[in-house]
Amino acid sequence: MSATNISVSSSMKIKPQISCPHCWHEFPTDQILFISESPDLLGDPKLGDADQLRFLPYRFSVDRAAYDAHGVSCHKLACPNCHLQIPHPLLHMPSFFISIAGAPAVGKSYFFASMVWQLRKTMTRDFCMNFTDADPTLNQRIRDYEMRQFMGGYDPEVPVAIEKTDVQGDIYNNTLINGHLTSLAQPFSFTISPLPSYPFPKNANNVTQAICMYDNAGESFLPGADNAAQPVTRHLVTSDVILFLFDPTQDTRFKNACKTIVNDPQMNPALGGDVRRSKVNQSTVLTEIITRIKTQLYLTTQEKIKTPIIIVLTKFDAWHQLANFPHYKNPWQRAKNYPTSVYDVNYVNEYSQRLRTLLLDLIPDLVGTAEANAEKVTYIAVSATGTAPEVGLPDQDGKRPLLYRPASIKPVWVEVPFFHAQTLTGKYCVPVVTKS
Ligand SMILES: Nc1nc2c(ncn2[C@@H]2O[C@H](COP(=O)(O)OP(=O)(O)OP(=O)(O)O)[C@@H](O)[C@H]2O)c(=O)[nH]1
Ligand SMILES: [Mg+2]
Ligand SMILES: [Zn+2]
Repeated sequence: MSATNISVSSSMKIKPQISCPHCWHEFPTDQILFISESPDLLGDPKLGDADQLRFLPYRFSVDRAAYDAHGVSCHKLACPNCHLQIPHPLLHMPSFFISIAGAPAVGKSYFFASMVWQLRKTMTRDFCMNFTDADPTLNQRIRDYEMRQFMGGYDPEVPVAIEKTDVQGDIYNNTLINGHLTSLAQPFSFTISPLPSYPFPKNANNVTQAICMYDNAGESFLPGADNAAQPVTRHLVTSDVILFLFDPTQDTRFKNACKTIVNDPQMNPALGGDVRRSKVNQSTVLTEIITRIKTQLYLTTQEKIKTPIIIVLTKFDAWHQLANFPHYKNPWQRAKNYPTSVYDVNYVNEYSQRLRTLLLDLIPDLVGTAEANAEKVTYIAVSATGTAPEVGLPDQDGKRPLLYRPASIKPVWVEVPFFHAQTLTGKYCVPVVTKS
């Protein structure tokens, strides 16, 4: 096994041009605004009375903070187009954008929380890297999800649930763009940087990255949901990779193919529980996503999207019997003579082929839609929880929620779509083996 080159060219200097993770406006970095901190400068023309004024500074302190009009030193940055806050690392680190997409209730939020939770551990333990929040305040929601899903508010035996992602509320920011009130999805930003134990110090700058991810409500991907006032899924057009989450437990063909009884209320209605389901065929949702991207990029029907699409098959714990993968071990292993692991692309591609064969049999329209429209398609099966939810007691509306005991959650392969996304785009942050 040999580690291939980690081929990212970067420098830790401030980038001349950056792309706003909220509105995707590209602008020269010297146009970036500062956010005032003086309490007397409350009120911004684009964001409203409750937000601090944004301003283009002309006076700086020696530590490069900007002084606002009342002489208070300010550190937070904002986009000149939408005035929303931009985390500092995006200014000097190469960025990597990931869209998490899929119909309602396919498991996007559980997957997102598990992926981030696992990446924080795996990057440190197996790759000598630190995966952390670019700005903990802006990532509050994902931190809450992780806390609930894995710590259960400090009692891992008390059953919990992550709520459905809303189509409005605090993960959207309202601002004026070209004079029109516009609702934008909140990006979640992280940084990846080498730890002192990282064995390739000369490469340290090259593997440092800022990661932005988006977790929308499934309804935002349904046909007709995207419009100029709520372009909440436009990140699909600018992202480096799209993770399209497909939930086999919502597909009748998959459910019928499972011969043995499954201990999951989503597969077995006899167990009770109020299971949320999408009202549309999930392949139609993929068609809608592809149509949105092609429309924005002015691509013809025949042209393929260059952005890689990873079809992430969720809730693997509920249907693994169909795939029959007895050796589904993590696709990375410790490199000889180094304290870091190496990610095995071939291993993941081999399982992708096996899943493709299964899907061709059960859901050929999904394979057809993806491969007819995207240049690179990979299939990865994951479980955000590793186990089925349990059915809780009826709430005041008589509904029986699906809950998890945090102590029982054991994610499977949730980091893999992230690592694989990087290999598909050439922006490696971990050593990769491509040939055995
Ligand atoms: N068996 C199993 N169930 C899961 C898993 N992940 C999520 N679920 C269940 O799937 C349901 C929906 O999960 P969410 O993460 O809220 O789905 P979502 O795609 O974010 O839904 P919206 O926010 O409505 O778009 C929940 O009731 C979870 O109990 C998993 O890995 N295995
Ligand atoms: Mg959600
Ligand atoms: Zn912006």
